[in-house]
Amino acid sequence: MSASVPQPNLPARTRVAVIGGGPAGLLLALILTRAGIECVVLERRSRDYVLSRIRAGVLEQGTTDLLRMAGAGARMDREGLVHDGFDIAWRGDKLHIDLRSLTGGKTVTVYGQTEVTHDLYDALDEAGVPIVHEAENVAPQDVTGDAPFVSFDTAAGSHRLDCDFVAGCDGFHGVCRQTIPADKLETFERVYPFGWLGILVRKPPIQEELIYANHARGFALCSLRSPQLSRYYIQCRADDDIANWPDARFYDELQARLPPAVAGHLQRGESIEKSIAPLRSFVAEPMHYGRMFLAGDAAHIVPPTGAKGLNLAVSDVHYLSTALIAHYNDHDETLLDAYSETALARVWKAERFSWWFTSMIHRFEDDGSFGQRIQEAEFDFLASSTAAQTALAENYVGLPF
Ligand code: RFL
Ligand code: PHB
Repeated sequence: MSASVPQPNLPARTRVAVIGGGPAGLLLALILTRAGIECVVLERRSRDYVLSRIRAGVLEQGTTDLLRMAGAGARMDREGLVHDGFDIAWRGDKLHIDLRSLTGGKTVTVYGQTEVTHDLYDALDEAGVPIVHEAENVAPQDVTGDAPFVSFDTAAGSHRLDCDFVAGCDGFHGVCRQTIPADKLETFERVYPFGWLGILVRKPPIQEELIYANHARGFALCSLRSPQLSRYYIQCRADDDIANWPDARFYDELQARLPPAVAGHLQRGESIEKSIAPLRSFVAEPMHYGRMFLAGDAAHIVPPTGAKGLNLAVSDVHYLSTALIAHYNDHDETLLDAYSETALARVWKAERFSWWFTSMIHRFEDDGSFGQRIQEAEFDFLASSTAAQTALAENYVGLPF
């Protein structure tokens, strides 16, 4: 732990020990704190590290509503970009998906996960919630008994945090899910045979709205973080290396995959971030074990195509915080008992949508000519059917929770 990172005064006991300081853990801690329920957040990384991660960019209305309700939405309301629709590019053409008209007025907001995390940290600091950074060897203990606790180390020594509940918000590679015995957990997984190579560049975006492109050379996505900051992705080999992708090659490839009318507007600049993300669908059931509840990527992963990962973490937090508040305020266990089932019902719908959108917009080398024709039929149907566009729009803006 660096000396420059002040650590909070740690209580020996709290009500909810939140493991993981990503969006799920931070938002859960904020909502519970606002409801008078004490929490401590334990995060493995430094705050600077967490705030340097570039991840999701599109927020559903349910997500923006919850951030506002938690008192962390003011900057998002000032700086977030409301998008009424997006484009799908196919055979050199664009199909516009008009989210607002297809969903009776719903939209999405482009506001980076990095900014959401920043705002949550600010709100938690103001509320005086202890967040321990660079917590090592974090381990939930005795979660099936009446007196769970979390053990962990910091530079100051070893600690024990007693609690009523553990919230496992520690992401896909976290410790919480892994402490659940194998015979108590069922997992479902699909790994896709490609990755996304993404760059962030300080240049105005190619167009105002997002464009998802299916091209014979592979998928491409033009997204943004602000009117001056663009986020671009291209489908790449799953085992590719960013060393193979100097900026010029990336831009050439991106341009080749976009309709000519759009490609001409690309403004190239030096990338300020470049990374490859694997694509995976994953669900762990159930989302609890004794007094430990999983939320967000700790329990499920979606490929980024539908922009659902962060939004799903937020809907889990909605269900879990509501259930914990009912437990403490009304001594009502019904929602906690039903948490896993309630959250999973929405998770699986987002899994289905993310899988479907991934399947229709990428090139699958192994699918052969049959797979190719099915994709073509899918696009023709989407272009000609308002019902198909409505189904896409309804899922993209986010199913209710
Ligand atoms: P996070 O954000 O992974 O946060 C988990 C936190 O837990 C910490 N942690 C631990 N803390 C204590 N002890 C341990 N043993 C710990 N192990 C881990 C981690 O340091 C971290 O701070 O999960 P959360 O909160 O559930 O939020 C989920 C979202 O972050 C995630 O769904 C999305 O970012 C997914 N995702 C994307 N989603 C999109 O919708 N669009 C995207 O473009 C997009 N790009 C991405 C992504 C996820 C990525 N990951 C996880 C590798 C790009 C990447 C690279
Ligand atoms: C992003 O801006 O990073 C982004 C946008 C839409 C997606 C995935 C990622 O579907």
